[in-house]
Amino acid sequence: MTDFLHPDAIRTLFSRAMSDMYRAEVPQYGTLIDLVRDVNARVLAENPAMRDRMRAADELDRLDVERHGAIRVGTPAELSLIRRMFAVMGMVPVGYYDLSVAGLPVHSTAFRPVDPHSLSRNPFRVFTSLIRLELLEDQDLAARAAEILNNRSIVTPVALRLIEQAEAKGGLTQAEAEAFVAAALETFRWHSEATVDADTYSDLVAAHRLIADVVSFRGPHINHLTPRTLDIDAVQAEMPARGISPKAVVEGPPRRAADILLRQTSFKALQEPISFHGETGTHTARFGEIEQRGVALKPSGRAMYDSCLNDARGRVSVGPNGERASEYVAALSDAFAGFPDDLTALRQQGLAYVRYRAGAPVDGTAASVEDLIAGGHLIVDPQTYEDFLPVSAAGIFQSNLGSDEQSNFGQSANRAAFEAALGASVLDELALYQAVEDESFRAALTLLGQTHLINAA
Ligand code: OOG
Ligand code: NI
Repeated sequence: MTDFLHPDAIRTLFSRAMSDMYRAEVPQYGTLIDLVRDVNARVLAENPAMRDRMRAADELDRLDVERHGAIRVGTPAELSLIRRMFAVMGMVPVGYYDLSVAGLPVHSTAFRPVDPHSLSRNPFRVFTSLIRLELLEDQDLAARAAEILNNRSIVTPVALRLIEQAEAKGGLTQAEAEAFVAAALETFRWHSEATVDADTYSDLVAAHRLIADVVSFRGPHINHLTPRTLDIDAVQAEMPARGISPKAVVEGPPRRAADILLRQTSFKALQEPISFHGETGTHTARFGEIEQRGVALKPSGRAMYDSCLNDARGRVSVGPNGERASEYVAALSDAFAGFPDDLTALRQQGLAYVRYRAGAPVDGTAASVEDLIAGGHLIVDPQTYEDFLPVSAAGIFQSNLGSDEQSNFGQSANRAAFEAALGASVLDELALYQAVEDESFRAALTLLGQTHLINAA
């Protein structure tokens, strides 16, 4: 047997290295991590029941290491290289997000672990966007951009060799994994020297800021790393006291007793000095973000979520400087008033994905699943939503472009082109959650000796 390091362990090495690098490059990120840790500790101390539930559901240990990042790549070849790099760390593409509907010339996926054990060890994910030069009006500029991109290599030769080796042999040893992580980190590093001159940069900005952010640099710098908090409103409220000014409105669902999906807020990108072939300028790319994760929703729950959100957004639109923010928050909570707000109702109405585990042993044969749950024999935990939300993601992108730039690219989802670029299909996140629910149900009932109920639900 070869002594390969488990991909989960490689991912942990990598996410830690990435966090250390970002902390050194963006000091406000360190402040944010400290704030989130303080708030999470306080929430857990004040809610022993929540702490016990999270520990029993194997959710507690991951909290301190949990974060997501985001990158943007320029070409199909880059996207497929990145896929191969993340695969070494047990991260695979899940979901397709079309952001052209929100006026952004990108489409995206999330690279993440999918196995429940891997998720509970370290759920590190990277939201990865591919720019779409074909959507630009100025196709001459698009051709110039493509040429610039074709002349760069975003993965170092050492990283590439170790990716190929992991693919050929099925893994990396501890020493190889450490070398791989160090080399892979280089891909995501910030570069204060642009690869283009100032004129080209302004042409690219005129096409779209996102295009300039990708095309003008040597590689896909990590643009944010997001820790997970248990109380996003508390962190948002305490940010100013620590010198951080968040965007006006938290994206996603309103505050709830039973958290659903994902709530996110970010603070504005840094304006950083850049040398454009020796000429000094600035570029805005990197920012900070926090997130609070709730239960994953089934298709009917998601449809209900989308309709409540649309309702609130139709009633109040928040201005680029946060105008009407408090009206929006009120409209949002009003729009979600009819959305069931406890796990039992969410489960019984088939709105949310849960996970089952066996509790107290059963004497004899139970009459129903509900009886087992009521008697504390079958325990129900929410399945954490591990993915992203396109409307929220668009809000995060927009708030960090340094302007409220809204271009109209028309509705042009192109999942087939994305998957062709990726060199693989993206996994269906709903199928993953459903499989966890089904398998945990079967396993718990088997353990309790109640297999007669497996097909009753
Ligand atoms: C990605 C923005 C989306 C999220 O958490 O929804 C995102 C980007 O700005 O590249 O990170
Ligand atoms: Ni993000």
